[in-house]
Amino acid sequence: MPVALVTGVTGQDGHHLTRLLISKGYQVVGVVNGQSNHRAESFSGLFPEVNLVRGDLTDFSSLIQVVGKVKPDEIYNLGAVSHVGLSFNQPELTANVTGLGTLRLLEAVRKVGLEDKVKFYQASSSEMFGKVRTTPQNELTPFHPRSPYGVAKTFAHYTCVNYRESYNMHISCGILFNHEGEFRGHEFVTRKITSSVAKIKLGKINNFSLGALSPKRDWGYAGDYVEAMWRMTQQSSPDDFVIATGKTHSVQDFLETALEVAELDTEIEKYVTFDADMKRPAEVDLLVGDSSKAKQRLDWEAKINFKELITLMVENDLRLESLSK
Ligand code: NAP
Ligand code: F7E
Repeated sequence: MPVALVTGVTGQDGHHLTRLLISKGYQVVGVVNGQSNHRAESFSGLFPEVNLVRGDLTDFSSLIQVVGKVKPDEIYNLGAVSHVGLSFNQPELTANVTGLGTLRLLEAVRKVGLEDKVKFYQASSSEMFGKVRTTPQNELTPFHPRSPYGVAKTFAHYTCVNYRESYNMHISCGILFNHEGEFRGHEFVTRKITSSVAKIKLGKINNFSLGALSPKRDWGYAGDYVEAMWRMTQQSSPDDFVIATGKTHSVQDFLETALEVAELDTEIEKYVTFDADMKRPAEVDLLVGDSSKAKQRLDWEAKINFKELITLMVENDLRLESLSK
């Protein structure tokens, strides 16, 4: 039975990836941080067969212990401070976890002598493209990150490329564009919109606030995207791949579609106020990915489209909101 070690297992992608790996016959070991982690408790309720081990991407000794004990065949490095807005307020923490954390994990693999054996997946991000130089963005598009998060991910990405070239390690980076779903954190705009729309529909609230409505993102479904992660680690040689739908929509498009799916009036002024606190010191205005390399080499393409994604999320939040007070 192959063994997969997953950092960030309690996050959105950790949930989807765990489900996928279990269905493929893996033993999954998840790294959880913190002294008492409530997300770890609810994760264990969903996936009792997964071993959870304590570790922190900021603590090298914990990573050596975990990698040395588990001796995984594959590592999926999903752990990160992943919220772009928060990264402006906590830039040092973001650099430490999201950037240096990747270097520490790779060094832990080398320290325990598994560098020739382990297949490593790194969660790189379209935020590395930031102020985009060309559209659509592909594996050759230059990076121009616009946030401490984007900068930290770019450091982690190049560290992975460097370790692959220096030590011949099997490291693949998935440059994933925004992906969402039923496990998405409420701090991200899509989930904030679908859960607020569900509350409005059920008469729990009358309105909610958002920041900029004009930024455009290439939004896909997380369940599709974890399949691409796994396909990367199965390749005979490692490489980097853009994973995206190839379609872009504004935050306003997302909001209007969510209101439409919930059969509410799509006049957004009725429900949404502007929150200046949501404005970021530097914004990423437009992202749209070209994943033709992934289509060709991994036989991967997104299955769930924009409207289907929003329908899935609104229906999920309507169900959850109708169960809670
Ligand atoms: P997420 O829901 O925010 O999950 C992040 C995970 O990282 C959580 O399990 C969190 O654990 C863990 N973590 C935070 N600090 C840690 C530390 N010091 N040590 C170990 N683990 C730590 O993120 P996601 O949406 O699943 O994304 C997965 C990965 O893909 C992240 O690296 C993200 O940056 C990247 N990515 C995401 C997207 C996207 O659209 N979702 C796109 C491109 C790349 P606790 O919450 O328990 O602390
Ligand atoms: O913002 C705007 C905001 O926080 C999307 C992470 O998974 O994807 C994600 O990063 C857009 C931005 O995601 C609100 O200014 C407006 O333009 O949902 P988000 P993100 O910043 O794109 C990338 C690929 C990752 O790698 C990251 O880890 O929406 N926006 N009003 C808002 N954003 C939030 N969060 N909340 C608002 O109220």
